Amino acid sequence: VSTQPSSSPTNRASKVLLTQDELKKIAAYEAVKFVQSGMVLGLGTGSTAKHAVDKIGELLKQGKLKNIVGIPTSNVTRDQAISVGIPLSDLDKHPIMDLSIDGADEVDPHMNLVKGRGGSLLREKMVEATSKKFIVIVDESKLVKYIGGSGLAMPVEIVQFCWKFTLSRLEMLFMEAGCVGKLRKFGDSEEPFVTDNGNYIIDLYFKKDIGDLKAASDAILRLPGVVEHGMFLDMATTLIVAGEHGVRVTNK
Ligand code: ABF
Repeated sequence: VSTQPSSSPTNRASKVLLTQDELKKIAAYEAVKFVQSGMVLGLGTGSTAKHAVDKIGELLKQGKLKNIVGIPTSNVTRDQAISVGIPLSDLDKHPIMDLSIDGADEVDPHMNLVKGRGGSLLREKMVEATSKKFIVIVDESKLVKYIGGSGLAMPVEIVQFCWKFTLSRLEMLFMEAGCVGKLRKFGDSEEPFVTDNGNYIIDLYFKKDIGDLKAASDAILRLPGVVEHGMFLDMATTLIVAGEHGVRVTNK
């Protein structure tokens, strides 16, 4: 693992601290420096990845990038990419990405991730798993000591059929970690959130470290009814973290 500090994003002259969104933008722009003309790009989803998609569109318009093909990881990103002029394709036609850029909800010290609080974990995993390089862009609030360590949800995409059954099986798997599962709702409504793939999401909350992540991943994926989970283990090749003290780029 090699880590390079980069420039400081703090506006020291006026001592104004940057907002979380400004930090996200700094991380995203740093990642876009890795994009070259002719690349097939996995386009991430979420408020951090959005800045990268905007920037790629801007560079295309300025003629500074050419012949980019984008593979979006959600319908929202597809619509955004179209609106900024990025030519799109899909995994059937372009099964290997040169580079994917996406945000994350949690990043542990080994660059394992939790993703999917935005609801797009399945397409993100399909695209990012086939990327030669996968750059994760976050502000420093996403760094955790262990997966689940933020106390926030670890999402699991499941089929709608008998979702309560699948939810209880997931809770049973992680009983020792005090796991509680909740069906994700759509905004403030009582309606379930439905993914781009027509599935539900169960958000798992843990009271303790779940330990062996590979074993946890295998156990979840063995449950009938589960489509995919939000742990992205050993997938990120580069991590870009923007914080008040600068931007750090870490390569695995
Ligand atoms: C996507 O966007 C998701 O995997 C993740 O849930 C979310 C990250 O959140 P944001 O960039 O909006 O903070 O990368």
